[in-house]
Amino acid sequence: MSEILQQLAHCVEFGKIDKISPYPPDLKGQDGADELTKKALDACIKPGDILEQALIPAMAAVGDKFSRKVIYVPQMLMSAKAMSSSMKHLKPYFQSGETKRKGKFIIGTVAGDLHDIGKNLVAMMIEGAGWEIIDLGVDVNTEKFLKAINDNTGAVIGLSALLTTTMENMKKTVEAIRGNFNGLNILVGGAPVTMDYCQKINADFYSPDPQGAVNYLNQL
Ligand code: B1M
Repeated sequence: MSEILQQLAHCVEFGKIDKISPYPPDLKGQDGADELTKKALDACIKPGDILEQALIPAMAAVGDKFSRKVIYVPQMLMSAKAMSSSMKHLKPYFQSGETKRKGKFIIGTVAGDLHDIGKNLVAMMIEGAGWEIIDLGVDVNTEKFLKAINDNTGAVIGLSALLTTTMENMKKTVEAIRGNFNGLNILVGGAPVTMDYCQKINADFYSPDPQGAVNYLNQL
């Protein structure tokens, strides 16, 4: 792997966003994910290679460390921000169709629920694993999910809920999706959600954390 990609992977894994970012202290004053991605593109490294050889392995390492409780939410958010600062340079290539992604993933926090920190982490990790994200945001009603599914044939669906009261809306949305579309994969998650609940509402998979969500999508 080129030296630029190695440095970029390191920046994403350890949350170095750009040169002026003071975090992490041992990389202070050095190029971050932002500058290194521009350098990689200037060096004619393909956007797909930047994603697959630097961003995906870096985010996989982050997900693994988070699952093992070696790092926590703040470190993961810094890595997600570093990845975003890299992705903003790569997105035009993906959007033009010049570089392919693994598939589309529609994600939203269900109706009545405004929590989005976990949902955003899951979205960032899945984007880091090479998928296109259609993020519907928070307080997403069933109609909005159905429209997004209609507009994005074949996408995998992700529903997040953080409140015991809004879990009921997760159930309603899954029912409506099942009633309107065949063969879609639905992933659910969020603090009060369990594998039992996932099975009860007829979703396909429950993951307690972003890495489990990535693993599920990658084996589809
Ligand atoms: Co709220 N809140 N909150 N809150 N809030 C909780 C969830 C609560 C447990 C706090 C408590 O009472 N101890 C409680 C819920 C109780 C319950 O339902 N049994 C609660 C409550 C009651 C409320 C309000 C009702 C408070 C009020 O107004 N009276 C209100 C509801 C607003 C609404 O949604 N309609 C409310 C509001 C808020 C804030 C707006 C202030 C803020 C949210 C800010 C935001 O998200 N932008 C907030 C916060 C921050 C929290 C706590 C403190 C932290 C949640 C969080 O971000 N955790 C939370 C208490 C707690 O968890 N300690 C609490 C970190 C995040 C990384 O974890 O979201 O679980 P989490 O995501 C994880 C996994 O669950 C998983 O991956 C993530 C990373 O590991 N995951 C998925 C999540 N989604 C996934 C989807 C997947 C797969 C995995 O596939 C699709």
